[in-house]
Amino acid sequence: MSRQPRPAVPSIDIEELVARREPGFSLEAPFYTHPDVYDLDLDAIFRKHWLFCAAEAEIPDPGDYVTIEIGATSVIIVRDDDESVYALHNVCRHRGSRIIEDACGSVGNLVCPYHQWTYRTDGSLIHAEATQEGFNRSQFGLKRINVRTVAGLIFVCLSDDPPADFDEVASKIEPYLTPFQLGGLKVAHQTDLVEEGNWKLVMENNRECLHCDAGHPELTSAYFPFLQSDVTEVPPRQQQLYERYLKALDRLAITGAAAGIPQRTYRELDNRATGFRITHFPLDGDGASFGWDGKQICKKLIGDIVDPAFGDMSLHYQPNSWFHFCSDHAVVFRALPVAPDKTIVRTTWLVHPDAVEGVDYDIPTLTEVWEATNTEDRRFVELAQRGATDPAYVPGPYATIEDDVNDFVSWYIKRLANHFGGGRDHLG
Ligand code: 3BY
Ligand code: FES
Ligand code: FE
Repeated sequence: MSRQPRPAVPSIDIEELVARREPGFSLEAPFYTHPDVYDLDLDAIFRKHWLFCAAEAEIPDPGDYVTIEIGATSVIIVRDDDESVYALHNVCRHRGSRIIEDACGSVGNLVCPYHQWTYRTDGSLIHAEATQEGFNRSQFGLKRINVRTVAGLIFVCLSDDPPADFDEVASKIEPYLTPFQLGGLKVAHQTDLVEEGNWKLVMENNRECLHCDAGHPELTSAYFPFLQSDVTEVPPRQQQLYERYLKALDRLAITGAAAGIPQRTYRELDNRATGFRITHFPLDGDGASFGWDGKQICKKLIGDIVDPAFGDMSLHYQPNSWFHFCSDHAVVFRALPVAPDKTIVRTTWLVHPDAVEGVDYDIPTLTEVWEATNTEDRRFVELAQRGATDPAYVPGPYATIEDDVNDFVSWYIKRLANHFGGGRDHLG
């Protein structure tokens, strides 16, 4: 029986789609469904920008590594003997075999399974059998990738010419993060959720809480009743709690950090190559953690925190992550695309290094709110993907409180325009 050729995917003009994007509206369907857009996203976004990859707490000791897959590119993130972090291409310099197959682990050296070329954790080649005369080991180290650690968070950029504004962003977010001492925390739990949706739908869903009241009962009961920016909107019966939150915010920090954790909100999602937003928001009840009553869910406070009632500090980072920090734990989220309609969301819960499971915290209580929220969000992402795949789909208008979705999409469109223009726009 002769094989039927697969129907070709109709080709599209992505530059034209970028040029006609209507601000204030969701994107046209091919941005969420078409394999050419997916390939372009990998090139123009994921191979060009600083990506959040892992928390330093995931590789606490020399030789510890995690691998991450960015499209076809496999990256080894490894802690060297001198404690510094390297990002290396996972491709042997002999005949190209993949070196590390596991997602995480610990090594003395990096040994290629094929013919045992052996590399130090800084990528330098230290052993190769039966080499030709004149072979110079120093020329055949593993290729290095740009890597930066910011207060315990690891970022990599696959481009040889990374966005220059990362330094400025790092210096803005560092004072917020340093008092949590993230680098010294312990991974209490980690999950990978496969979401059947385009990575942009995952990010868009994360950038709004219009769906929270109806969609996230656990999260909305953990947060202080939602308020817009104006304090006068706090209901009278919540005034006392709110004042306590403000006091805790004032006292945030403290040991060693004279000025404390900054309180101001930065909202710079759309005006630069490395978009981010950092903000504080109160939690309900005791205001200390993501539990039903706002009580601590780990007995040990993290970092320099002395007054736990400051609620939640969140960081939204483009293109691929978001973070929540409170008094007794931090939750770190990383999205990576694996297909036009598939994204993996990794969630990592970090606690005090001396916190003991079963004594200071238990996993179901620690993870309950964000596990439930993730599962609910996965459904929304999958519904949105199915809608975008339906021929009836047309872009729809954002609500007034979907500004951050609009900013994410505008940022994305500018990055594609920048890519088509050869990188010559004002965003760098
Ligand atoms: O993680 C976030 O920051 C967004 C906003 C609140 C709910 N959502 C998951
Ligand atoms: Fe790695 Fe040969 S391909 S040692
Ligand atoms: Fe959500």
